[in-house]
Amino acid sequence: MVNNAIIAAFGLDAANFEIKRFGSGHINNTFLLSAIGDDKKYVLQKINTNVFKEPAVIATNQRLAAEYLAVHHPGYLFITPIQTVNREDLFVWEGDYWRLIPFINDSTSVDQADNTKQAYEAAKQFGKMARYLDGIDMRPFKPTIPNFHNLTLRYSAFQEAIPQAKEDRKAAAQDTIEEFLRHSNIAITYEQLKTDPAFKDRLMHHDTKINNVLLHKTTFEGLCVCDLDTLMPGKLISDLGDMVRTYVCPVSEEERDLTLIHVRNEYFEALMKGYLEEVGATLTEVERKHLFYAGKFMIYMQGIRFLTDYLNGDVYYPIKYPTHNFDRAKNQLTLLQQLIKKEPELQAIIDQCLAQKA
Ligand code: ADP
Ligand code: GN1
Ligand code: MG
Repeated sequence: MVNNAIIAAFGLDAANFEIKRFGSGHINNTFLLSAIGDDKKYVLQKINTNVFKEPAVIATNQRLAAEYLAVHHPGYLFITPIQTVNREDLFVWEGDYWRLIPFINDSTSVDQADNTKQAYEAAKQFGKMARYLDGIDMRPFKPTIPNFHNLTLRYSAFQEAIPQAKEDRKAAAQDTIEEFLRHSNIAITYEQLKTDPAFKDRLMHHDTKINNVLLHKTTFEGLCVCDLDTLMPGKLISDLGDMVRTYVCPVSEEERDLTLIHVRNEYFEALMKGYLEEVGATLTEVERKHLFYAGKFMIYMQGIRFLTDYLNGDVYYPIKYPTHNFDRAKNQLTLLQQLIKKEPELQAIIDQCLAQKA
């Protein structure tokens, strides 16, 4: 589906490149363009417009952040798309939106954290971006997906999906539905927090999976963050929580053997340390009190998003088999239960990291 016209729009000649699919994200279509004969590379992406209804907002948010960072933190590596020959951030071809991103040399990414250094380095990158963007005027920024991490609405969507689901799916998922409903206090806490002015609005990444950080391919030191589609105003619990969700468990959200799901304290500590070393000094009191809550918030939200999609007949997440979303929801529920079980010891780790910061 990539064609010469799309590549030419960015001033490149397709004949000079080898083009391959790249990455393992759920949402966009990503391609790697590798120059034949030299090591120049680009990342070409088709934005999923079912998810991002206004792709121009993505480009504007990214550019506003880049301009601010260039002034206030010169030298910071912040990925900015390459403009088309007509000086546009996006190229529209037959209704599809494409963008070209410079490939960061000597970078790699991992789909799963398999040592604590990776977790620390990745968290530090997200923390650094949050710290550098702390203080930016948020008024010109718009949501690239309205209500993306609004747990109140995600919870309502889940409740609405239950009576509308096909009987066989509802019956199969009954126990899982009940267990998620039993944890509705997580949604209630969010409801109370979101109106608290001390629960600060920040420019957040909103998708802090470890493969959205580029690491040096040999030293595994953090280079920068990528996948900035959901850079928009939000809350600290989104970025911190998604790291907890995706770094602490030895297996991913795709794992069906639930006995393999548990919380690795040393990864929890590594990511907390990396993140708080960067943003610790900017935290408000209410944010500091909700650092453990962040993990519950994100795991719960992701769990009900998968379950809602299963009940709705798999309209959002791509699936490989009929119960894929249901399995993902059970995976997240197990992770949530494991995290909650360890709250006292994990809170002690947080307190220790905060004390080191002070
Ligand atoms: P998706 O929406 O598919 O998750 P990403 O923007 O995260 O898209 O890109 C997919 C993968 O491509 C990333 O996990 C990362 O490994 C790699 N990648 C993305 N941007 C770059 C870049 N600028 N340089 C090097 N690798 C990149
Ligand atoms: C989606 O694109 P990808 O795979 O990084 C989703 C995230 C979920 C994630 C779960 C825009 O992210 O919110 O956490 O899947 N992105 C969107 O794997 O819905
Ligand atoms: Mg990604």
